Amino acid sequence: MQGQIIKISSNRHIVSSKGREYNTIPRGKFRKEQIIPKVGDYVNFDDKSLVIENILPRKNTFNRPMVSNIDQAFIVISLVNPDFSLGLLDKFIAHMELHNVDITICLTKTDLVNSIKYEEIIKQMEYYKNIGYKVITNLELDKIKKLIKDKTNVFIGQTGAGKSSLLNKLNPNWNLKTGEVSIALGRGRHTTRNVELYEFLDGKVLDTPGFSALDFTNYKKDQIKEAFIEFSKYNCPFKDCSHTKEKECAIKKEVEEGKILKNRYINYLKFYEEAK
Ligand SMILES: Nc1nc2c(ncn2[C@@H]2O[C@H](COP(=O)(O)OP(=O)(O)OP(=O)(O)O)[C@@H](O)[C@H]2O)c(=O)[nH]1
Ligand SMILES: [Mg+2]
Ligand SMILES: [Zn+2]
Repeated sequence: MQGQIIKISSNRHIVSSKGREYNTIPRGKFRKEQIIPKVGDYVNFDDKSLVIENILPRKNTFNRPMVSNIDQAFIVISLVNPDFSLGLLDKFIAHMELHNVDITICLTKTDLVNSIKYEEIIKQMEYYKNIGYKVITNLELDKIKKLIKDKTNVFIGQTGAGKSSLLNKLNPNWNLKTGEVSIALGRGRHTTRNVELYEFLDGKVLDTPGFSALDFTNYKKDQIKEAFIEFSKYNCPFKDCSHTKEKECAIKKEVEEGKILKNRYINYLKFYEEAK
């Protein structure tokens, strides 16, 4: 039978197929061949032996979070607690861009900051809107529902950012566990421990455990510029310009002139350095 993995907890792989759920395990050879089934994978499985036989070709696949076949990512980012960070936002964006995923930036905890901080962040978000990203807040539930429809949507972000809380507002039936952000640690306690996939509005949503450690060591240096979508608007005189040390680089010029957000360019250089 064919189905989709909707939850993995230790070696239990819950597969949904035609409205039923099956508690399966992957074939032994997967481990030997270092094949790791992920939530979102479509699989062939035996409904008698409850063994997953193979994984169908993936549209895309991620190790952080461990998910496959994603159309759109909601990057959930709180204005405070945990603190807002453009560096982290650019990391999430770049990772998703490099996997051809649509991106929506979703701001949370707008109620917890003063108007000065709020305005400052909203101004920065104008730049992201101008280069083509959707920017919304977690209060705009109708907008979010429209965006989710018919797609497979992953919700990613730092622990405590409010991913599960937002999903509960979209559909209270899910009753997802949410948690207080631990102030002592400066970061949350990972309330969500496993990726879970839910069907919703003819599409799907995936709640994921929060994370912030992400690097670009698995990418090639010349891939990184593809993650910064605004760079493609400007033509560098060099065909394979790395936009780092080249003298006549158009990107560097636009940064100096303020057309490209300086912070984004600095993040580009950081990710470029990390890549191989
Ligand atoms: N004031 C306020 N609190 C919020 C908002 N969104 C979430 N919270 C709170 O933030 C805390 C963390 O929310 P969660 O939804 O558990 O965060 P999460 O992103 O799912 O965290 P992990 O599962 O650990 O990755 C909870 O106490 C929520 O009630 C918001 O917009 N405003
Ligand atoms: Mg959660
Ligand atoms: Zn250049």
